[in-house]
Amino acid sequence: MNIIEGHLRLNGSEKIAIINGRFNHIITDRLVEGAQDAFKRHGGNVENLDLILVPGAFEIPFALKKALESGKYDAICCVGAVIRGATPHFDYISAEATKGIASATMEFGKPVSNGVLTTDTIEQAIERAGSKVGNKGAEAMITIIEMLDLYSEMDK
Ligand code: INI
Repeated sequence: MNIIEGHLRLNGSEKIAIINGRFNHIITDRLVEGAQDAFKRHGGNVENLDLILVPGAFEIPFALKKALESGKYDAICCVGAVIRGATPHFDYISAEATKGIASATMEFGKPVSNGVLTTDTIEQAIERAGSKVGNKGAEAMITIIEMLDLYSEMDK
């Protein structure tokens, strides 16, 4: 049986964007740091890494679509933090962000990852932004690194 899978490797030429919803920036700044660190650790060249800032998670899909349309990026890592305790429209914002990220991914066929936290409390968000449950920004970056390698394996 032939197993086709991606490995965690970059060759330094990949052009990648992080799109960050700034709302709850105390959390999302940590997610960006995690994503940037994972990019560097896996062989990425920081000159090929762009950070695109949008006001909140709701705007991530719009910037994502535009970034994919530009053709400038090989893959895009989305991060943000929607915290239920802080908003009455939690369900609406988190659903729109998730749906929009998924549909842009399907439309453009490039690796995109969803590192948008959706938590009930700020404590749960802190736990996922570089403390006891890891860093979801780093995980989101690692996901696109694997998917980029998988796509190139699938093209062989
Ligand atoms: N945006 C977030 O990313 N997280 C939130 O928790 C949040 N809250 O609490 O409202 C939030 N709101 C802003 C939203 O993403 C849009 O920027 C805003 O509705 C304007 O379109």
